[in-house]
Amino acid sequence: MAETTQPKAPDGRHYLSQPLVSSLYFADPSAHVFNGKIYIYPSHDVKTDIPDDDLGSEYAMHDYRVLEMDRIGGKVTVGPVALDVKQVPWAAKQMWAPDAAEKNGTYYLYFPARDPAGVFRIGVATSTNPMGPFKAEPDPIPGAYSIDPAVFTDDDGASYMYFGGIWGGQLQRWVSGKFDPNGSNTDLHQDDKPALSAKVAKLGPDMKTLAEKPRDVVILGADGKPVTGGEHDKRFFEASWMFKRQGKYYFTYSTGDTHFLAYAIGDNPYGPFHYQGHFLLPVQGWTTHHSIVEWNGKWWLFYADTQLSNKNSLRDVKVTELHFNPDGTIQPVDPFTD
Ligand code: FUB
Repeated sequence: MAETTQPKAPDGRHYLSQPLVSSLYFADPSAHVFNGKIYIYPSHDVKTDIPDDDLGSEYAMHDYRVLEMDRIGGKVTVGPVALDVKQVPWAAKQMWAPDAAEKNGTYYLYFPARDPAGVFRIGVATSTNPMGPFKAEPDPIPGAYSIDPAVFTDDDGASYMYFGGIWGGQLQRWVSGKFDPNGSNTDLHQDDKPALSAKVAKLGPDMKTLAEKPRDVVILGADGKPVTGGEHDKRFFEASWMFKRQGKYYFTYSTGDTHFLAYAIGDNPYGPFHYQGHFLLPVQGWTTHHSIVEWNGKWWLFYADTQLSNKNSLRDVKVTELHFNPDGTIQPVDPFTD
């Protein structure tokens, strides 16, 4: 495409990558390689009249579809509805960022949704086909809560679920271990104290239960102390992801209200993780949410922005190559070329 016809953002900048799908709106792309193909498990954004707020009420999604690609840069197949909120006995609304895993030929779709009382919980559904349809378990996963599940399977076959998100994701309301309906809608406002942490728990052999009480995913700053709640450009907000490269565990996440994707490195799936920096600068739109996968010897970052709609709740998914420095740090990606 000639330079003059490249789409421009409202501020005149050019996008680094183009949307993978433009027929429907998708976000929160959790990518996996199953049987040599790339499958993306995204949120399916829908038009709504609900105004934007700190709770993310405008993210009113009600179903999931899976995207399939034979190769990066190839045709993207958009699957049929793989799971609808009406098929989930415990869920009422807001099917937010999902993830998937495979074990012994069964595909597991992990997803958050609000229950009839308005509390975000995390459920699981299964299928023999990576594209679905998925059948949901009748109840949410006991002991899991909040949003944004991400499941990582280590080389020894053990799987771990990372989860949580503050503000609309309600993690700040679970500090006592029980849901506080009167808790803050945003941060805890304890800026000098350790920030709220994402949670991690090993999954049971059935992949449908937690094998242990969730632990904190602690992120340590350069001073060896936990990142504080006031460090909004560093602290965990939502969108956990985990990958392993050259024996190191990379915990990646969104900083939310400062709009970065950031990462921290540890020696095991539980951490602690040492904060490294940002690897994706702010995109067009309030949120971005990502996944990182290795495919054909290269590493790929899947993310989302609002190029097609310029509305926060109508997003499109994109992919770009991710490059590492010899010391294992990630070369930051600017989602714009100028
Ligand atoms: O898509 C709804 C929510 O927005 C996700 O669960 C968050 O990660 C953010 O992307």
